[in-house]
Amino acid sequence: MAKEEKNPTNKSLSKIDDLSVNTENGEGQFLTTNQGLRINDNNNSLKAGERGPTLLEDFILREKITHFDHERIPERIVHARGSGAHGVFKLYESLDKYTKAAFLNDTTTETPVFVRFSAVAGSRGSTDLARDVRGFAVKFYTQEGNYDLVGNNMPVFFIQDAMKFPDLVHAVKPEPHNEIPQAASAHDTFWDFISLMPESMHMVLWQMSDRAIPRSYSMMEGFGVHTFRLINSKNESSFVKFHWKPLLGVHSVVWDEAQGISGKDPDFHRRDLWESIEAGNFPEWELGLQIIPEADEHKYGFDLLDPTKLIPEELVPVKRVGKMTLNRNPDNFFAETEQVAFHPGHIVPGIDFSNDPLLQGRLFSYTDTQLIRLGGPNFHEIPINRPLSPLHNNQRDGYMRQTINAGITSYHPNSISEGHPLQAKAAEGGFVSHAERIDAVKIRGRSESFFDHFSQATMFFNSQSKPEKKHLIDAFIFELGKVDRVFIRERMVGLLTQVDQTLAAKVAGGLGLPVPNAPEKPMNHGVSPDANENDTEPIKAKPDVEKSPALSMEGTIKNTIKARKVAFLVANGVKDESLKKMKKALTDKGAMVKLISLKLGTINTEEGNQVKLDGSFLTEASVLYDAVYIPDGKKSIAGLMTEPKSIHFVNEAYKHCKAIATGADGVAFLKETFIKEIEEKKLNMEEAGVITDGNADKFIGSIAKHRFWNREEFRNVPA
Ligand code: HDE
Repeated sequence: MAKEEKNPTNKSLSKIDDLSVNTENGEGQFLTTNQGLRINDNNNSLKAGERGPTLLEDFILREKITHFDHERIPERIVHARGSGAHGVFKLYESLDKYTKAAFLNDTTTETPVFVRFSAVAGSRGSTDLARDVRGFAVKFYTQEGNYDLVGNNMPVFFIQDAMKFPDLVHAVKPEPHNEIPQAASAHDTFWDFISLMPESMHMVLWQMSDRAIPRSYSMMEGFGVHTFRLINSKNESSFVKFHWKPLLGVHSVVWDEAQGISGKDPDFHRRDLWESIEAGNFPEWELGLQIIPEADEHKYGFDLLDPTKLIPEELVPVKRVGKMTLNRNPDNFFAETEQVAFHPGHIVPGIDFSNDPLLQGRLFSYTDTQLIRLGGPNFHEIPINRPLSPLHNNQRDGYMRQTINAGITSYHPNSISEGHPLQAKAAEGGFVSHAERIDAVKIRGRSESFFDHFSQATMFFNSQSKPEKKHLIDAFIFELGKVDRVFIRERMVGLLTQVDQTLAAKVAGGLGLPVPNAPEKPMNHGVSPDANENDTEPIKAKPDVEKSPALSMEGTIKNTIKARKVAFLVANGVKDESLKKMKKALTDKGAMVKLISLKLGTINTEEGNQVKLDGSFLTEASVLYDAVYIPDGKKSIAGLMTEPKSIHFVNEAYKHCKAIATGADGVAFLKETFIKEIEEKKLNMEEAGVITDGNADKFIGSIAKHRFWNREEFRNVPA
C-alpha cells in the first residue's frame, strides 16, 4: 500500500493547486469559459439572425449570466461592513512562563496574520463612519494551527449572556417594518432594549464616546474583551485579557465630521487602510497582555467572567509582548476579506477559554453562521482560511470539497492505515483542555457577582477629559433625540442617573425632559420572573478605582503625523518654496499631502513652474483631511478668495478643531474666516492650533496633537 493511502496528507491539496485555473489576467492569456474553452466573441449573444431572438443554445451566455446571478453570498449578520489586510506578528520576549503557545514563545519567527476590521450594525455597503463598535479580528497562522483573536475596539460588551445576543442585534438593526435606519443605533428599538438592560450601561458609555467614530482603523485600540486563560508547559493557568495598542495613538473624529464623511466618502476607513499600506505607512499595534494569577480570581470588585467589566490598567498593567504590522493589501476583496472566517474557538495549545457566558455562546455561533454564509462545511479550505500547519483528519466530502483525499480509511481507530492520522500526545502538541474543577448544580441563571451594572460606567465617565465628556453627552442627546417615544427617552435618562447625576441632567436638559433629582431604581431584566426581586436587583458597587486615565484618549500618543492627510489649498501664483518645503517636511514624516484648487488639472507657480493638482473644491472636503495649509503667494491667495468653498473648507477644518497653517501671505485669507475670532478674543493662535508663520516644525507638532479642543469653548462657526 502506498504511503499516501495510509496517511492522507496535505499533498492532496497540492494536487488541487496543480489543477487550479490560473486566473491572473496576464499577457497572452485568452478569455475562456469555466470549462477552459476559448471565447471568440464576448460581446454578442448567439441569435437567430442579426436582429433575431437569442438562442437557448448559447451555453457561453448562459454560463456567464448564471455565474453572475450567484455572485453574492449572504453578508455577515453582524460585522457585515469590513476591510482586511495581511501582515505579520513578531514577539518581543518569550512568554513561556505563562503559555506554551509556540507563537508566544518563539521570538525568532514572524507569524503571518490576516486582520479584518468592521463596523457591527450596518450592511456591507453602509458607511464606515457610523457611530458603532468596531470589530478587530486577527487570524494568526501559527505553526500549531490558526489562532483567532476575534475582538472589538472597546473592552466591554452590551450584555452578559449569549442568550441576549439575538435580542441585542434585532434591537440595533434597522427596524423591521421599514428597514430604517441603516447603520445607526439612533432609533426607538435600540434604546427601548438598552433602557431595559441596565447591564449595558458601561458599554453604552463607550459607544456614545468618540471611540465609536475612530479616525482610522490604525488609530484604534483592540480588545479580546473576555477573560481567557494562558496555560504553560507545566499546565499552570493564568487568566489573561488581550489588548492591541496602536503605535499611532488612539484618535477619533467628531460627530459632525463623521456625518459629513459618511456623505463625502463612505469608504473613508477602507480607503485610509488601503492607502496607508500602499504608501508604505504600515499600521502597527503592540499586543498587550493583562495577566492575572489564578489565585487573584476573586480579588477584584467585579467578576473576571463578566464581559461588561474591564480590568483597570492601573490595577493590572498591560504588558506589551510583541508587534503586529499590516503590510499587504488583499489581492481580491471577496476571496480574502469577505470569505475569511474567524472563530473565537480557534485556539492553540497554551491558550484556553474562561467560563464567561458570552464567550461560551460565541463558541457555538461562528461555525454555525459560517456554514450558511460560506455555503457548507468546507470553508476551511478557502485559501484565506487554510492553516499553514499540516491538516489531516477523517472529515470528508460535503459541498464544494476541494481536497482529494487519497486512501480508503476515513475513520479512527483503523488498522488498515496503521491508525493514521494519529492522536497527538500533549508533548507532541496535542491540545488538552485545561482541567478546571467544576462541581455545580445545573442552573439557568446568573451569578450575583454580575449584578453591579453601574460602577464601571461611572468610572469610565469620570475618566474622560472635559471635551470627551461633552461629546459623550451630545451623543446621548443626538441618539435619544432620534427616538420618537418619549417614555423610552425618559427611561434612559432614569438609568443615566445611576451613572452620573450631571450626565443625566445634561442629557435630560438637551431632550427637554425634567431633570430627575435622585438616582432612579432600574428594572432588571437579566433574571427570570420567578426570581426573588430583592435578591436580583442591580446594584452599584464601590469601583476598584474611581478614575482610570488609560480610558481617556487625552493622554494617547501625540508625537507622530504618520498616515495623516493634509490639504494644501493652492491656486495660480503659489510660491514654489512655500509649497515644496512644507510638502517635503510633512511627507518626510509620513504624512500624505494633497493639492486642492479651484478646478482640476494643473496650476502655475509664481516662479512659472507647472504643478499637478490632486483635487478641487468640488471633489474634496475638509472632513477628509486632518489639517490644512495655505502656502504663500499673494496671487494664489487672491485666487482662492474668489471661491467661497475655499473659505468654507478652512472654516470647517477650524470648526472641527484641526491644525491650520499659512505663511505670512495667508493671514489675509484667515481674516475672511472664523479664525479671526481667536484674535478678537485675544487668545493665542498657536495654542489654538493655528500657525501663521509657515513654520513646518510647529505645524507638524500641531498635526500630531490631532485636535485643539480648546476651540470648542469659544468658536462660533455656524455650519
Ligand atoms: Fe461576534 N459574531 N458575537 N462578537 N464578532 C460574528 O460571525 C456572536 C461578540 C466579533 O471580521 C458572527 O462570522 C455572538 C463579542 C467580530 O469576520 C457571528 C456573540 C465580540 C466579528 C457572531 C458575539 C465579537 C464577529 C457574524 C455573543 C468582541 C467579525 C459573522 C454571544 C469580543 C469577524 C461571523 C469578521 C462576528 C456571533 C459577541 C467580535 C454571528 C453569538 C463580545 C470582530 O457568529
